[in-house]
Amino acid sequence: MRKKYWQPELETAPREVIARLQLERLKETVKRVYGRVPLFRKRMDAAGISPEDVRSLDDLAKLPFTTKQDLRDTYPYGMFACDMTDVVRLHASSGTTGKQIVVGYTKNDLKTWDNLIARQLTAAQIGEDDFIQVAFGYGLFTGGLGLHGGAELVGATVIPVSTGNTARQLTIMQDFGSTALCCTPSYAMYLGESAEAAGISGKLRLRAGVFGAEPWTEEMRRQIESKLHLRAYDVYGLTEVMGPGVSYECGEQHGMHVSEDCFIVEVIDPDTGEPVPDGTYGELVFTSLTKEAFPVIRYRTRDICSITREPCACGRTFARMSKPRGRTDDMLIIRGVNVFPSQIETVLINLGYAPNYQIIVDRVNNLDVFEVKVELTEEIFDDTLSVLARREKAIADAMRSLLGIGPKITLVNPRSIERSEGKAKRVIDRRVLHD
Ligand code: DLL
Repeated sequence: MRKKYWQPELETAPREVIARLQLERLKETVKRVYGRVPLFRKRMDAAGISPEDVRSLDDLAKLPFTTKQDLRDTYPYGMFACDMTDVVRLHASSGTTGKQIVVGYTKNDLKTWDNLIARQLTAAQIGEDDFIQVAFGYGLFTGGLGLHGGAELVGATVIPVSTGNTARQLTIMQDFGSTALCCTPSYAMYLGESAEAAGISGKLRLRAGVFGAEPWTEEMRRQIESKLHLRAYDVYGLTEVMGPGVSYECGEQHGMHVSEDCFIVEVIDPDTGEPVPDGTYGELVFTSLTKEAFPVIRYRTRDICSITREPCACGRTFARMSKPRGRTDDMLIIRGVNVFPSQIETVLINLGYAPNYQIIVDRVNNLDVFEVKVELTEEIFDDTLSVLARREKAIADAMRSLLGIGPKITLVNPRSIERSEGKAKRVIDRRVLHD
């Protein structure tokens, strides 16, 4: 019965079949939004487009984009496309990059969401025999309740611990026999380190993990897998588009399959708004196809990704997106150079450090100052001062050769950088204080 939410008629459908379904659903969605969302109707009218002008998937490109600013401007319910009496749940984004946004779900929307999470868990070989410890935050954040619904749907035993209280998480993991773990990758790392420190890492029954909600590298995947003795799967999503489960990894782990029966994915050049060819990095854009309460048309995610529509060895024909490299708004511009935290992380891991670091950017006498604090591991903690200085120089040199600018590297004691139970805070940009 594990295969119940493996939906080959959709997941492995020929591309023409997917395209037909998308067009039919796109027409419905555009009609709905035009009729119900004033901001969208105004934009379409201004562009001289009516819902009847959407006759092929290529016509999508004629539709206006939606941005996070639009959602803020219409806060809280201006983008809702159904009666409030049909809305049965609200979620909200954390608001770390500005005023929060609110999204809603009808009963059907929740059903679809549960189904997509169930599909994703099934692709990760997680099913009714599993004990799933959901250590994503429950509440307005979509992680906890999102994973929860799909986990119940597949018939697993759900342990809704939510986030935090690491000692208790580990006790529960051990005593309740958790076989699957869902949380942010940075929290998975922290749980792994803590399990090792407590000497219980080998005693856990975990076999699969579903991690997402923030960027993480392949190197980090390997570290989590070795600390927690499980297979780690990536899951992607965002509040505005639904929450977790917009795309998911299969056993091949070569990109995340976008659930194209429910979303159209595009990649555009963030500066011009023009589509870029498959395989090229650009900004990810989603259009929802089934959502009733909070449909989105060409929503600009700010996530930097590439997609491929090549078939996957797993048999799925849904397009795959790369791991997001970062966001257009977490890209740092330091002395005119574009720097993504993921680049820093890759250098550190390649040199044998754990991905525990913090980037601090400041401005002194009108000049950007760039520092990276890097945690020592227990093994290299005892090095002499001269060895440590050599290590700092080696890291700075590796970063300079990749980025063109070299940060000041400061090695700090093991486990001294604050750990996160949710999304990690890797960057402290003090320049905003001077602007
Ligand atoms: O983070 C939804 C989610 C919950 C996804 C649990 C996966 C698991 P937001 O808080 O709105 O929603 O943040 C969305 O997080 O635009 C990406 O920048 C980032 N993000 C989400 N998943 C991944 C991932 C949830 N797998 C923002 N890899 C998105 C990299 C991710 N970044």
